[in-house]
Amino acid sequence: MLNAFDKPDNSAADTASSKPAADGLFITFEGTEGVGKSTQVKLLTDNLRHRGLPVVTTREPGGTPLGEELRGLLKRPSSRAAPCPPAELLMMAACRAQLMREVVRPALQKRQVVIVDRFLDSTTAYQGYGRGLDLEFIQQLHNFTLENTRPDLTFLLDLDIAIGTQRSRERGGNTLSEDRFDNEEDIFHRKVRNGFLTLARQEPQRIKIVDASLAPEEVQELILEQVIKTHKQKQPA
Ligand code: ATM
Repeated sequence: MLNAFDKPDNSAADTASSKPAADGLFITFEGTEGVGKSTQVKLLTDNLRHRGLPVVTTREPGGTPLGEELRGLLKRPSSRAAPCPPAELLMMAACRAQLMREVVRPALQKRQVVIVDRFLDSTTAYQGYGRGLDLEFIQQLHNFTLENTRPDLTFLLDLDIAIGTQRSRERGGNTLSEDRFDNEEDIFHRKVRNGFLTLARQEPQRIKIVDASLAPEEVQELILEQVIKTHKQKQPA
């Protein structure tokens, strides 16, 4: 049987006539600011749709009506409404619980490819390693919000913090960011990056480190190659 990954389908974005993957595939993207996550998420979505696969792309925090409301509260740099670290953790978990029920599980049950821009590792890296909240409790929270559904594959786009900050400042016109997280000190972002790298060392099967200093097309090539490999491994024999 021809695998959907082997040959691009030029009739493309129309997924109605395409063959779904034999099993759902769950892919997440992680990294600190300015690493090019959104670009890679978009490129992968387009590449997989081009191959005739049904793809659902979403983000965290967000991706549901409730999640998007919470995203606004979480990212807004307001001193009056800023959540304290434990509240921030629980709000991230609330977004995830909602996203799992409304988007991720239903799509995986339909054997679609689900791509999420940030997921559980962001919580461990930002609220755990960055804010210093209890890592064991965060694991328990993951068990609660995710039950048994975990990503098949996670791409950690890794880049020096100074370069990432510079990239995102250039994008934002060098003004003070509209994002509360972007306005954190460099030391916070360094802790987060080290947290991500620690997680990747703990789970090398799932979390693949990608050098985000490469050109976007090169990064995408590496990602696509790994996705194809994992997809093939998931096909029933
Ligand atoms: P972006 O979607 O623009 O990456 O912003 C989401 C922010 O939320 C991101 N900020 N930065 N830099 C990281 C933060 N975040 C957490 O702190 N914990 C989480 O669990 C998630 C999903 C995101």
